[in-house]
Amino acid sequence: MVRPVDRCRVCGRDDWLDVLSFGETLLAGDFQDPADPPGDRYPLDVAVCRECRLMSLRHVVSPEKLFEHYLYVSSDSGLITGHSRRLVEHSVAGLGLAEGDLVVELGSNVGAQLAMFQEAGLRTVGVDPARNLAAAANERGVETLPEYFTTAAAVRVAERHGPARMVLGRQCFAHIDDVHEVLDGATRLLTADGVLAIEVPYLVELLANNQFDTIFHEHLSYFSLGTLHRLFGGHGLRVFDVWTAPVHGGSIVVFATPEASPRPTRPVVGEMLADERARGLTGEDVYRRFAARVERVRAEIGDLVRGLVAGGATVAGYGAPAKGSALLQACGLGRAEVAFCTDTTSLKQGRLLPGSRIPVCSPEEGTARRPDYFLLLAWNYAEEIIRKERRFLEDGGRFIVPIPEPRIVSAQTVTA
Ligand code: DWN
Ligand code: ZN
Repeated sequence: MVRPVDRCRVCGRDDWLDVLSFGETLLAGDFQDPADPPGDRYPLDVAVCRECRLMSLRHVVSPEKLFEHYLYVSSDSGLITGHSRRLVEHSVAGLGLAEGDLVVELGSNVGAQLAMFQEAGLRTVGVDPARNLAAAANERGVETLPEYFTTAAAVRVAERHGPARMVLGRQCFAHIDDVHEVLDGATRLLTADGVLAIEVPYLVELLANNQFDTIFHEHLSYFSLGTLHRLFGGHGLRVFDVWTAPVHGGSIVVFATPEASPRPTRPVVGEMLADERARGLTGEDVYRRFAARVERVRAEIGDLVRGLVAGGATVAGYGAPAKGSALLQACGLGRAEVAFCTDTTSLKQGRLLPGSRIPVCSPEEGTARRPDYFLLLAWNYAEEIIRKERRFLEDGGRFIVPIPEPRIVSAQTVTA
């Protein structure tokens, strides 16, 4: 069910710089039914490989436990939808994918991204181990294999559908322990000029913006471009382009292609690698300073919320993201401080957040209960949410935006 990480999954070395320990915590995505017994706790410690600078959890919880019945449905927020569309547009206009070309997505969730590729005339196959989500994707006409993206699965897709012009993995590559198996599968599936596009939360953003709540058991790896560049290179895949994207707290989309592919390598790749070195990612101080800031910010968030509640205010959570569970646990906040959480995901409504057992309700129900403060657990959508909830602010409500530092947003101070 849980195993320690000794050897680095990227380079194989066993030489770690310990960065942070959250103790034994509950699985952030393990929303519970009221009748459920409390879930199990697992060690949540993160360290950096001194050889390749992968930041990694030091323990792996079995993927069967984490992903085979998954409650996260790709967000339909404007931010995510816009980003998904840009990826399709770029794949056709920028990467030359043509009508009838095959796009295979690992971690394809309910098929929202692949449905957009279908609208652009591309053939698609999804691969996702979450049976409940794969079933929903197949329902909507996005063929999806309910399994992990292994080499064997990739070979089967190639046998049935031919080679792929693109293999895409958005916000799932950081969840995968055997990254070499995935890359081996991708290289067998891709055409000679094919594109592997991998989107992950960006380690530089995580460190710079104190995003400690992104550290939970689903996220095994926290990648820099440098580590991905080395990892892909070991599989004969050349990184030829990289995007930054304002999703999930700040992500990168790394585009790679077989070494001999005619696709030219853009200068931004070398520039970002140099920037990472300049920020000290190959050193140790940047991680120590991050850890010190996290200890301070965790305490400040907890003290702020406890102080408001002690003063008679009611505080509720806005959004019930997995990272919200991680944040509440890390800040020692529970049902005594946070009365409920709202969330647009129907799968989450009526359930309880792991550990704190804070009830999740619909946004409508939550707004009707008129809390004095919403703790913005889905802070990565702050701009969109604050704009949407202007009425709550104008009626005197306030948001507590916890990351990168806790700040209170009112109708008078709103800048988003
Ligand atoms: O890597 C992962 C990312 C991509 O998604 C997964 N491990 C799990 C998941 O992480 P998360 O749950 O922190 O993702 P989100 O997208 O930040 O979750 C936002 C939550 O907030 C969703 O449950 C939807 C909800 N929400 C809401 O209630 N009202 C979101 C918006 C925009 C809103 O207006
Ligand atoms: Zn390593």
